[in-house]
Amino acid sequence: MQALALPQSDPAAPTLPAVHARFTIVFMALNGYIDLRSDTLTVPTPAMREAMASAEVGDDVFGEDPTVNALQELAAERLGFEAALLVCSGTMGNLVALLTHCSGRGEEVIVGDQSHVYIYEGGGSAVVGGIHPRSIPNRLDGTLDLDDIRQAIRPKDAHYPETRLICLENTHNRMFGAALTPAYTQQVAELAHAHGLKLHIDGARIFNAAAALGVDVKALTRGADSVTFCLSKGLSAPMGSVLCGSREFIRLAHRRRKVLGGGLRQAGVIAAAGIVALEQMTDRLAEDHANARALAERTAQVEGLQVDLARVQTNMVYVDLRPELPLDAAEFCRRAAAHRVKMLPVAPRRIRAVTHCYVSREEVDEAAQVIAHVAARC
Ligand code: TLP
Repeated sequence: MQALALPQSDPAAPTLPAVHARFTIVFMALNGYIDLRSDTLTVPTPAMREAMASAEVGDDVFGEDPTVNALQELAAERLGFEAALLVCSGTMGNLVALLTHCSGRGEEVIVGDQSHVYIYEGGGSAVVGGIHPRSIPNRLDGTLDLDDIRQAIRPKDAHYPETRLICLENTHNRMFGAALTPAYTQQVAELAHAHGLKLHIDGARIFNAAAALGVDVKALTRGADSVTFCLSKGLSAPMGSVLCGSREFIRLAHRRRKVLGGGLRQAGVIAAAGIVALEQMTDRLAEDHANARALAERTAQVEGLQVDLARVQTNMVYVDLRPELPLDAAEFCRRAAAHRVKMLPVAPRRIRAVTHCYVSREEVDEAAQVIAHVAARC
């Protein structure tokens, strides 16, 4: 007892605000960049660190972590579902969802050919679940054409995999951060259900979509059978995503999460940050969107660069290098990083810049200047 009490009563021990200040300094020292590579670069806010330090915890594998339970209840309520499950990451949330909706090997999920679940998740559902992805083209606004979906649904015939699920992504990462509307989501849900299929939404950034469209997030989940959203992107939590669905779906998903090694013990320390994320960080996302627009407008004026302004709806800016610019995206990003601005090359001549709460308007202006400078000097 005494050993435990000692550090707290030691006058030299840092107080909580001092600890936060030290963390901030460490962060700045490690990463003195305007880091636009992703909103995953956000670090926990002081309020999150405080909540994490004082979180009431228990063993969540026994269902006894009160903070995890509170986060799950809050998330389910916010997204309009009966129940929710904390998972380690967006990738794990999508995988658990697919494994829960598709119960047998050789079952099929219809996905966009530019979707995260299809491109960036290591083919996890095929690796772990024997699930067959059927990809159809994503349109520029992130949607899938309803006729394409209809035609992709397999007839009942022993030659084919069995279609079980349709997967949407909102906002759509590779499609410029596009926000899918409530009306579109509803149409896909109706189409799915009319064919006995389920609808899963990879809503890693669904709160960005809600902010961009000016709707309650529930309007974007209505009709879906499950939704994953991430706490660790624009909402700034250090880790974690939440899978939402019906009580029965979440009961089954809980087993899949365990199989994947995602049953955590005192996960309340993470859930505590997640609660702060939901309570404090969703209402400010419009600021990131305004910053992205400012960056896009400035960058669109730079000779040699191209930005489709009509596509900039949320916190993502995609910049294309025109053919006359004599360097590729990786080299462009290297040169910008030498001036303190980090961006992500996502194709040989395409760069992604993502705004978030650790990038101020002044820093966006500085980033725009650096981008113009690099383009002018090549
Ligand atoms: N996206 C990351 C990278 O993986 C590309 C990023 O920097 O944008 N769904 C969507 C739509 C995502 O954008 C991401 C992460 C995930 C799922 C996966 O989330 P995590 O990284 O938590 O597994």
